[in-house]
Amino acid sequence: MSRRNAGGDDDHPWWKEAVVYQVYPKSFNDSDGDGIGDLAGLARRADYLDDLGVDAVWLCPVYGSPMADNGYDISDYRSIHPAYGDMDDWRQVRDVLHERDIRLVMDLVVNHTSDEHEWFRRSRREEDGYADYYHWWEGEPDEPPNNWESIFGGPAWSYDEARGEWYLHLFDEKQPDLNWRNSAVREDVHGMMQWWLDEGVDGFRMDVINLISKTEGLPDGDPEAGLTGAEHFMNGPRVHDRLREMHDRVLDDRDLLVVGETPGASVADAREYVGPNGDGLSMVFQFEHVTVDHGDDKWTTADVPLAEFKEIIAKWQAGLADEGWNSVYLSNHDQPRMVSRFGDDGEYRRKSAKLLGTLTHTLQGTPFVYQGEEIGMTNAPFESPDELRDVEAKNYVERAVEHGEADCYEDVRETVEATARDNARTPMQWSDDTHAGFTDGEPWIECNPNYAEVNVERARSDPDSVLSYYRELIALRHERDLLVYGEFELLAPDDPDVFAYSRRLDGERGLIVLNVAADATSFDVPAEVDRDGLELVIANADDAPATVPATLDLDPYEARVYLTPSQEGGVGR
Ligand code: TEU
Repeated sequence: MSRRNAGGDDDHPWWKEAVVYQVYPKSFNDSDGDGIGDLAGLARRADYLDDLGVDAVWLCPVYGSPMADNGYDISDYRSIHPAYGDMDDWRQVRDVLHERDIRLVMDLVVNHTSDEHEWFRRSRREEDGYADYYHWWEGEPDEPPNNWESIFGGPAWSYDEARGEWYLHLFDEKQPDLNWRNSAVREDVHGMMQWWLDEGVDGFRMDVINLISKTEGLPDGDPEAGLTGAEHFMNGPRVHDRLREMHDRVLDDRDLLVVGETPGASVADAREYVGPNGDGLSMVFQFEHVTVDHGDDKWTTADVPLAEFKEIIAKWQAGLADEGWNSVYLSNHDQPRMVSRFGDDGEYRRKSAKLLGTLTHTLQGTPFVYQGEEIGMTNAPFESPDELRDVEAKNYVERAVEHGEADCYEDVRETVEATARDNARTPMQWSDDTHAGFTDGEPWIECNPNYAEVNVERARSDPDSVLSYYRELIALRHERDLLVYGEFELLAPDDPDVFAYSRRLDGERGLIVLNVAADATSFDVPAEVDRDGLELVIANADDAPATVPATLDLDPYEARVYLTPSQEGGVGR
């Protein structure tokens, strides 16, 4: 299998040309029957990833953790949670991936630790050197220092009886925020990163890295401006200093993929993180396109407004075209399944899953494929709140009932089933065996009941499956610089059903047309597009014409990619 991630130069680093596959280890593959995915299970699937053609794996946290937030609450950065295995199992994963030319990117969660981390235990006891490792505040037990809200709901402050002070947690109360003003904290984090680099990791995905700097004095936030306090902790005052220092001390002169997760970042913010004069990040995960259907918050969702969605994508494509680089994703472990959200998980499941994959693989930027996306996995039913596992969803249901917004779970069930992160965390569907071939034991979260139909084994032998199509998309992406680097231009922005755009690189041109609707439609190719020489290279319908007609008749969820021949050789297909 040919990949392009060997070597690279300053303008063409491997990570621009890569397709990254995200693994949520708890739900990927269980090798020992305890119902929890593990590293040995992941290693056994290395051939699957190789066959798919991906260039890198981003592995969600596998470190020591009490699992209040499935490993995003770390109690030991330099060990592996026993349910996942140990360091030898991790090295085995590293090696089987590297043998296949697949890089390994680790999750770096350093905005907060677990309250069971040794640093927090010491800080709580005000031990020498540790007293200021977190954000502590003296005050009456009934008077939190300010009105900031936690991203998981409720106040961002909890009172710690042991120390007799308040501490800040932007997420769960078991996830206290580290105090990045303290240089000892920064040194500890740098040392830990260095330790993982010495173990041979190929990059980091930095969890909520734009939240690490808080406004001095911790002032109240504007309660009318969305998440209360966000203006004091998102893209905060010293965040760029902190990242530059990290870059200079740890990351400089290494060939790494460094992607910062940055909720609430604008294009202008992103340029500061990733631009040529930025902080040294390769790219960021921005959230604008995955909050486009949110109302006041993620629990008040509406249909995805296509025009606005296109505008957001186009804005980010243009905004980072010359300075910086985009990441491209529609799903991850925090988002509902993309086919249920942006496509149609009923009649057009396969077709719309292919359309969405076409989108992510034909934009400028690095595509991230989330486990299960490549077989068109869907949102799951959660018949009772007892089936939910995620702290965020459980908090939401509890609060909705407590605050009288709902009488019982049934009242919020539809919202939960459309939105909860648990949707993305049901076990990977490998086969139609018991528990989808994920485990011989009892899975920690129920499988999606559709696994008999939606599974890898079945998709593998079917040339028309979503999986086969993803393989083709990834191969095409590797073949054509045009798709990686080409300039993006949005076409027909007002078309209510069709998402169409062109790509252009040197003498090569591309036209991508996606009918994001459950009805057939026709699309008049805009006059500015030169149809001459464009040839069909991939489509999710058998009867798509090989060249571009003046008007395209499109089936529901039909996706077509037309490119001029490669100047280096023939086009794919
Ligand atoms: O997510 C950060 C983040 O902002 C998301 O929590 C998002 O807003 C939320 O999930 C929407 O429902 C990262 C991790 O990806 C997530 O899994 C962790 O829970 C969180 O940080 C805390 O570490």
